[in-house]
Amino acid sequence: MTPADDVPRGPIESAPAVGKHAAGPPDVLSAGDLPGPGASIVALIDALDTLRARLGALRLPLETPGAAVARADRARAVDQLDDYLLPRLRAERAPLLVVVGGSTGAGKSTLVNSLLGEQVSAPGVLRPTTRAPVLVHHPLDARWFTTDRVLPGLARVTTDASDAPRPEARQPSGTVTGRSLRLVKSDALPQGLALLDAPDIDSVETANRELAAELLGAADLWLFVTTAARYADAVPWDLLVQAAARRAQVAMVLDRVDPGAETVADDLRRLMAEHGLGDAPLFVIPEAADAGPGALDDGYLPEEAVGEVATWLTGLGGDPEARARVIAATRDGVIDDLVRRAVHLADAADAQQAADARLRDAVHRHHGDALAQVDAATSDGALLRGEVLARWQDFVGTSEFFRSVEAGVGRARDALVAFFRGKPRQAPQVEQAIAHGLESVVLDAAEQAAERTYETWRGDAAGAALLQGLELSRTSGGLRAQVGEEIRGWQSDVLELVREQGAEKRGTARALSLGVNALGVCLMILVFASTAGLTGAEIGIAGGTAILAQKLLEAVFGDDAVRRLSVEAKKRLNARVQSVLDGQAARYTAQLDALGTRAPAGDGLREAARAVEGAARSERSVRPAEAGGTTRPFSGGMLRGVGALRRPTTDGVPRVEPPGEVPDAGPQRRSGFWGWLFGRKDSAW
Ligand SMILES: Nc1nc2c(ncn2[C@@H]2O[C@H](COP(=O)(O)OP(=O)(O)O)[C@@H](O)[C@H]2O)c(=O)[nH]1
Ligand SMILES: [Mg+2]
Repeated sequence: MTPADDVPRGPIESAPAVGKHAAGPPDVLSAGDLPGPGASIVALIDALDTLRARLGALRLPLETPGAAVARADRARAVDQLDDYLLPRLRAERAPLLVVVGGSTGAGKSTLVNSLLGEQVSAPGVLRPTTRAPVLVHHPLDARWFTTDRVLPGLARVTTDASDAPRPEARQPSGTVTGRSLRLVKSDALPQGLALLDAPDIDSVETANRELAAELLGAADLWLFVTTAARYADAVPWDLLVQAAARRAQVAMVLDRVDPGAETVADDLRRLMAEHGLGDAPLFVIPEAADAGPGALDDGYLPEEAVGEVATWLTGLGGDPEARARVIAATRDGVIDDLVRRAVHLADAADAQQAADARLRDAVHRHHGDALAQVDAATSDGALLRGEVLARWQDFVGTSEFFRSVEAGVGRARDALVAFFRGKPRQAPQVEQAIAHGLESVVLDAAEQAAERTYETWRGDAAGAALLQGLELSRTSGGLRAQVGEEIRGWQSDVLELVREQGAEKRGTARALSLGVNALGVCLMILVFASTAGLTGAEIGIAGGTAILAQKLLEAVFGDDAVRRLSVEAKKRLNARVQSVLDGQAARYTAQLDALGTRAPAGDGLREAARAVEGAARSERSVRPAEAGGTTRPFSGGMLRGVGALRRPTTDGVPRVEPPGEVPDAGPQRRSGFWGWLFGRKDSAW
């Protein structure tokens, strides 16, 4: 909290301020009889703080459809909160900020200077002329703007109006230096109203354009300046339509109107109505000649030219209720807009989460398929062909030994001993052939998983963006070595299982001392032919290979042990293959993990938006009834040209009648806006 935020809590503030304006200290002067920050405002601020935090935490890194728009939307929502809404709610009594915006050379700076009767902002034909935007405030309102309460992203530069650069003193060219806001005090302004001369909305400098949009976003009221030449441009209307959508209060100035071109006002009025700004007031300012009567005088427009705007703004500054109404209207519109935006962003967050889940699902599906593929190839006998089969046949031969095995366990044992003694070096060759076959099965499956995952991701906008610059169309370079290691590890597991089993059963020790490798090979062969439920006949598909292995193992360990051993060996193989494939899958999921889009963000955001909506509804319902029609004496200055209104003309352009009473004098159009603004009961606005 900045010191200014605490302002409304002073002891003087607790008394109704009506009628005390003239005598009170600054904060009372600007306080008027606005409601203090009651519980409903505090609740609204709390809800907005939560929304702000959730928007801040929102991640939209995946290229889902509409993600780019959502990112911009999120940035805009955060700006709305930081630059405008939260500062406005935390300091309700801060002056009404009028941001003067519009196209290049429309005459914004000239208008601001002419209204103040001081050269606060450098006008000029060379662009960009308005370097640091200038915020002019009444001297007693300084504290509202010197802190980072509003527009925290802009450094403050403080000057008096008299220090302001004169047109001739400014540099002929230049760029915006950093992001700063020049604060200028001026007695000419009514207290409670500040004017900000923003950069050109169509500046050739991107930073200028962005700053202009940001400043308009921080405005309680837009004073939008356009000209006969520019009023139909697209850029202003883009901004104005956005303003209308969030019900930002807008007043239009059609500036630099040449004599005879006044009908342009009708066309502009028509465009305003078409773009949702039918109720916005429109001021027409004639082009001042370069010389002669009605010319620019030291850069100032004639008083009559700015009279309507001056009268209107001065009236607004002097009427706390009217001011509060403008502030509340813009604020309510921004809140509603924010809620809408947050709900859309919640949908965008859901889309991110869905894309995250979709991409992960592809990874898991394809790598799961790979595991199933390895599982099938290692249990249906497919491995027991080619090299493995050849080495196995070399190993077992058609020896005497197998006839002994058929003949019975007792004799088989003797035969085994003889067999193992005779073939000690052939078991490792079978083992090697198995390793080789297994390796290609696993590598093949992993490669297919990589290809399929890559293809699926590539066909998904969110996935395709993630693949950029990464080598993910194939398995990782070190995979072959890793698979080789896992297979060797598994073969050691199998030998260990055989060794353990032998240790449990006396009598086989001798056979084992000679034949761990041979029995291990038999177990491996058996694994590749014996998923649960495979019968001897089915095993026969593998050319009788496995029957032999099975008989041999059963002769040594017995049926039950063999069944258990083969299940265990298979389980360990699967676990190792799984870990290899998990490692491959993680190369993809790591891309997603890094983005943090897995966490569901949509619901939290939606909930926060609903909470804001509810809090705003309560806050509006307890707002004090409008006093209606009361005008108050205003403090501070009067803008230059107040009361100097032009007379009705005969050229068909509607003009204001000569001045009535100050706050009631309005521009050409007797719209409901005026009644609404100044609290007339019969207003239909
Ligand atoms: N003759 C004449 N020049 C004007 C008028 N209004 C603005 N200018 C000049 O037009 C140029 C651009 O005006 P400026 O106020 O800087 O426009 P901004 O870019 O909207 O701030 C400056 O040189 C002004 O002196 C006018 O009514 N008559
Ligand atoms: Mg300017």
